[in-house]
Amino acid sequence: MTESQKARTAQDSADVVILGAGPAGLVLGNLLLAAGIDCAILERAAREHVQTRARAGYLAEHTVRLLDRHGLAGGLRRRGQEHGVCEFRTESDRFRLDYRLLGRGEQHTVYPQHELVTDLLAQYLAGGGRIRFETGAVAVRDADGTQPVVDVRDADGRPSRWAARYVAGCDGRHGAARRSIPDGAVRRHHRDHGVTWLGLLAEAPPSLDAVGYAIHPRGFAGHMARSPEVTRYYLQVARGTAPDAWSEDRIWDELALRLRAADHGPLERGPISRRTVVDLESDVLEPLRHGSLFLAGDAASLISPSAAKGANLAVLEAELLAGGLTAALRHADPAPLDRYSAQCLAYIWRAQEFSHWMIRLLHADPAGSGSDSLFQDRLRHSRIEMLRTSRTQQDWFAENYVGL
Ligand code: RFL
Repeated sequence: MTESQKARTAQDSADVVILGAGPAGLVLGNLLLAAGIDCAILERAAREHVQTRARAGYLAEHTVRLLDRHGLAGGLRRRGQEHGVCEFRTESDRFRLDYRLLGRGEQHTVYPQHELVTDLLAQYLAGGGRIRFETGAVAVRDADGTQPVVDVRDADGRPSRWAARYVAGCDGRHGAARRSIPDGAVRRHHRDHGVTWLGLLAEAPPSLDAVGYAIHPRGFAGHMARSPEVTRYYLQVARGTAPDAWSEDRIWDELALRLRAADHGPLERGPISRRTVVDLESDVLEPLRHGSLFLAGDAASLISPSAAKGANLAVLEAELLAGGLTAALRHADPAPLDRYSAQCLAYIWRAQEFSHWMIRLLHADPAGSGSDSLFQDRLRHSRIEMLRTSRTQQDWFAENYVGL
């Protein structure tokens, strides 16, 4: 950038600049606003895109309670659907776990993430919150000091910058916050689980009154209700499969085969409206802080969707970060902010462990071959049998499936 361009670069400021208007950024924005903290959200995408991006659906009870506590749960209380049963379908049989009656007796609320995002955004704007859409962060600079700066570009490529006291990186796995942390300043743990899912949204009512997990020699298939009209399905596919590689007929036939529709009842078919290919990967950054830049949500830790934890973690971390930032800015007390990373990492690793266990329950070992692969397969059968027959194992499952 030339000196004259630099001079023309506009500068805004806020005590807390939040990157990203997903669940993490919007919960954080709402809580800071309620605490009277000067903040602004910068979001790379257009408002329409943010409000229609289909992702998570299963919110745990602690997430609903948290949102309720802050007056953010109105929409999900009105339109969300309670869900407490999952069904495993295997070679030999099927069995159901009513997890409302197991573990801590908690359930999920099914509420599409884009509806939650729409509610959170409406509430943030109604409270006078500042947000800039189509404004992508390019880099966070000087985060190791007390006056970090965020370089941004709008949709037309015009540069500007935001000065802040703190920056909250809620801009997901590929966002600018992660990229701006110098090599070696934080440690990144990463695991590629070697499994790929084709995630599908079908314009069709749910086919069963439970979350369905099909464990099949041809690969995993999943069924998750979204609403009375829309159902999410997952199919394990070969790594590198393009989203549109399978015809709709092939998708429905394969789902019916793996979910054993011939034995357990037909699937409600309908047009497939969205397809996403998801490589199951996990990563965790340690610590979740670089000076005055803090990470939350997928920017802090990516978790494979096998156990439906990502959005739940994002909301929890946003609450902890809001508490820390409020204490630091309002009461000059840095202690909660200093504890933020360690507190979150305890939840993150527990969720990662359970998600990892789920992956090994639902999939044959993709890396295995020959006798090792058979060995892994036998272990997987034994795991399923334990879950089917042991009340202790079922309680453990329920506690981790809904809890953090
Ligand atoms: P998000 O939702 O990705 O939001 C990040 C926002 O940042 C913006 N952004 C930027 N903005 C400014 N400058 C930049 N440079 C930027 N770069 C990016 C993006 O446009 C976006 O608006 O992250 P957040 O807030 O951390 O929330 C995380 C959750 O979205 C994610 O963990 C969940 O969707 C994971 N997940 C699930 N989690 C659950 O708890 N329950 C579920 O049932 C569940 N199902 C799922 C899922 C994720 C899935 N995918 C996408 C793999 C199902 C699927 C298929």
